[in-house]
Formats: sequence, structure tokens, C-alpha cells
Amino acid sequence: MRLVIGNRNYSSWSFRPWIAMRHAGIDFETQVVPLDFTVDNVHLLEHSPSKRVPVLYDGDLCIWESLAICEYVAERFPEAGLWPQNPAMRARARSISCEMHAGFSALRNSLHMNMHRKPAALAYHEGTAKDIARIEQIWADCRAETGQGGPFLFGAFTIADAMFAPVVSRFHSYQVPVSPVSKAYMEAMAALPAWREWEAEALTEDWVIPGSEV
Ligand SMILES: N[C@@H](CCC(=O)N[C@@H](CS)C(=O)NCC(=O)O)C(=O)O
Repeated sequence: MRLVIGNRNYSSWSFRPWIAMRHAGIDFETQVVPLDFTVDNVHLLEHSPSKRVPVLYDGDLCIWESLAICEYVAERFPEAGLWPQNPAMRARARSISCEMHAGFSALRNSLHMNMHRKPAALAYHEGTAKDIARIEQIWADCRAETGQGGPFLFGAFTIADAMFAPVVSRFHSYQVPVSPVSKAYMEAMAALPAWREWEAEALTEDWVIPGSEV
């Protein structure tokens, strides 16, 4: 399998399936196709029917959209336990994953993922503050109700954690003040070997996207 991703430093959507697949120990190649907004990323059309990354190729099969890729690998590698075993917990994990995939646009548009950024606070608008509050509520509820047996949202690491991974990175880069529960969750995420591998690669990249530097 081959996962086509954007710049590791900025491509938050690419980070999600990559960390899920790497953490699960799935064998795949990574192909980096740098984003270039000066030419409207037309080169992405060579790799992706939607002109967006990430895209997963499994032989001739092409799967795009981060959450669809995660769903595909969870089905193809059931032993990896990428969703919770318990049906009620699995349904909840899907609810919060869909909520992340479909929402939080104020946060995503104002605090871009940028692992190179020297961590420092940045003023943000009310919409972003509301998104942050909702995310912290999701994390607190999961840690209290479904997080037994491990430091992640459903105890063991699942796709739900992968979907929130770029948010963890953003909260760190922009020094968003968080609760002790969120802080502990963020530390567990950043300690994952897969996280460290992605971050180390991101820090070697020297591409700069001016619009993502805030
Ligand atoms: N809903 C898509 C979003 C993918 C997306 O927007 N990817 C960005 C990179 S993080 C992209 O390819 N941008 C290229 C462009 O907008 O031209 C997903 O979940 O995969």
C-alpha cells in the first residue's frame, strides 16, 4: 500500500491516516507530494481524484478522504483494533471522528498545523474559542467515560485519536490553555513513537507555505 501525503509540517489531514496506520504497524510506503498554493496544487491531480491529499493506493484501488482511508484500513486489518471492540464505544468513536472530520472550521482556519512553529500563544476569535471548548469537552467526556485501560480517548489508541492528532499539535504550537485532563491526553499523544517519527520528519522539511504561517 502507498499513502500519498502533503508536507508533514502542515498537512493535518495527511497526519490522521498516517499516524493510525503507522501506530497499527501496517506495512505501507509514504509518498510526500508537497503542497504549492502558488500554482493551486494542480500537481495533486496526478495523484488524487479530489485534488486533495491524503490518498491511499492499495494495488489499483484508490481511496481518498482521511476518514474513509482510516475506515478502509480498520476493515482490512481488523486485528489492529483501530476502532473500539465494544459496539457502543465504537459508535461513539465514530461520532466524534465524524464531528472532527466535518467541523471545527474556525479552529482549522485560524490555527494551522505547523510543527516548525516556535510554540507561542496567539489571540483567536470567539468561533475558535467555541471549537476549542467543544473539543476539550469531547476529550474530558471520553477520558472520564470510555478512557479506562489506557491514556487515549477509548483507553487504547483508536482512529478517534488519529482524527484529533492535528488538534493536539495545534494546541501545543499555539499554547492554547487547556485543562489538566487535556494536557495529560496531549502528552500521551505526543509520546507515541509514530507521533515522534512524523514530527522528526516534519522538522526536516524546509518548505514554507506563507498562508499557513500565523
Ligand atoms: N476532507 C479531506 C480534506 C483534505 C485536504 O483538504 N487536504 C489538503 C492538505 S491538508 C489539500 O490537499 N489541499 C490542497 C488544496 O486545497 O489545493 C480529507 O479528510 O482528506
